[in-house]
Amino acid sequence: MNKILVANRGEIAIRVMKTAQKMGIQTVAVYSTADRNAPHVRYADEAICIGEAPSKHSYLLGSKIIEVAKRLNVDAIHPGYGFLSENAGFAEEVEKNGLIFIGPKPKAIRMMGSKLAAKEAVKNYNIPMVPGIDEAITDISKAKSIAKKIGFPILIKASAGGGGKGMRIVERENELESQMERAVSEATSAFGDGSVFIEKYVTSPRHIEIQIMADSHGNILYFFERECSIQRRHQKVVEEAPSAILTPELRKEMGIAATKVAKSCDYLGAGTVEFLMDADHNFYFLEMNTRLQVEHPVTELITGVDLVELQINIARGEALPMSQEDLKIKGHALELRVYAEDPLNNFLPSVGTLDRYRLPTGDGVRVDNGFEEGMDVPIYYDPMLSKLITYGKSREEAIQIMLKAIEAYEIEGVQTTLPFGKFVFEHQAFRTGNFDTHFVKNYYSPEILKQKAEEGAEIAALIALKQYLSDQKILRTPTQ
Ligand code: MV4
Repeated sequence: MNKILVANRGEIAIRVMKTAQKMGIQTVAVYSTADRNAPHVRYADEAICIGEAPSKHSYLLGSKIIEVAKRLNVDAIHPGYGFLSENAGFAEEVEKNGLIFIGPKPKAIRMMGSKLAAKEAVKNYNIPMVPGIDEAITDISKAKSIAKKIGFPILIKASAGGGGKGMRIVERENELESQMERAVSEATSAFGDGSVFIEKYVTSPRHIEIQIMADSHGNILYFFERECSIQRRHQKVVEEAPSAILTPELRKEMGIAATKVAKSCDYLGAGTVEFLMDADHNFYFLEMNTRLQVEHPVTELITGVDLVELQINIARGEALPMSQEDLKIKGHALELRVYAEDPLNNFLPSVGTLDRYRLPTGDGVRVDNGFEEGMDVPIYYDPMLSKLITYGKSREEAIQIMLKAIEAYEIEGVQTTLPFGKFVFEHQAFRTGNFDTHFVKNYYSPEILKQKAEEGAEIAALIALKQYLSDQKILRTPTQ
């Protein structure tokens, strides 16, 4: 493998290219007209403009990207996350054109893209599942009898959904019919597939996911868990590894369950198996994401492996170079997604120019970044500027390094989630590890951030006053 095209932009495009360069592999960037001056374009050995700013005219143009790859003698395409990364049709086209797709086979992408097909696949593998049904349901009376059997509240989910899209909570039997109608019509218009199913609603779950890696020689390894419960509206904001609540026994049990999910779909490459964990620490298989995830760096830091390097080696047919026993957790890692969003204004995208943009540095600090000072934050794409990742010997040390790094990160021109991150990492519930997916809803309000900002300003004013008074004393001394 001599040359890789990265079919993505921003921090993840750079992240992939870094490893390719380390491995002596040439890199090709693709970009839209909005990204003409973006760092990922300069980072690559070659770069080709593939279209206009809107993703569907550029980063989602699979056939155009394949055409570029062939023209430039590329061997393999890395899709990053988002965009074409979980598009089975694209993976298929890549292969048909004699190129390597750095990811799983189209069949596995397709299977795990359908929640019902995924349930069907894992059926014979003894994986714990949330009580519910594993087939599409349309008949209201059947739905009612199932709901009564598993007990309210229940959750209606779209088979083609994922990441929370198309979900509806039903608290009482008399709401079931109307909610089901809505769910079906939403799923039909959003995914072109109106299949829905029912699960028991786990009221206060934690979201814990397992990183797995499968090679083409039948080896599947788990790289332990990431805790991703701190999210708002299904958008993760803070992630960590390991989880503050898993015991070694539970970790092993979940790891083995995750490798079975991978086996059930003949998985290849890097994947993530998502679980819900209830208050009693029962875990349930939720879905599998068939890509490298945004939050993969926390796993890299605690295991010492380069997941992109493993992806590339697996794609070129190599066997995983380690065994499960070789893998050990060392230390603790945290990630804060730094979005150009205003936490004081309902996390609305905050577009503008990065008038000042200086990254924190130092021991235990990693920033996976896609921006630089003077750049505009384009309105066309996800507004994530970077991922601030810290590593410490202990969770507490990682938190301290994170708080200092947030302080040292200088961003002017747009509002960001940095102050929100500070709020999370200082919060008692986070500190004690006693939180679930409702953390933001339960504890966060813009008023608390405003109050904190005012307190900070007050302290700064008091320090300035103290300095002023002591300066005056010094100045007065000669005249007295
Ligand atoms: C659930 C659930 C409770 N009970 N399923 C949301 C995203 C999608 N992957 C599945 N999700 C959930 N499924 C049952 N049976 C709660 C969620 C959920 C959630 C899951 C993980 C992380 C954040 C979440 C926020 C709200 C709801």
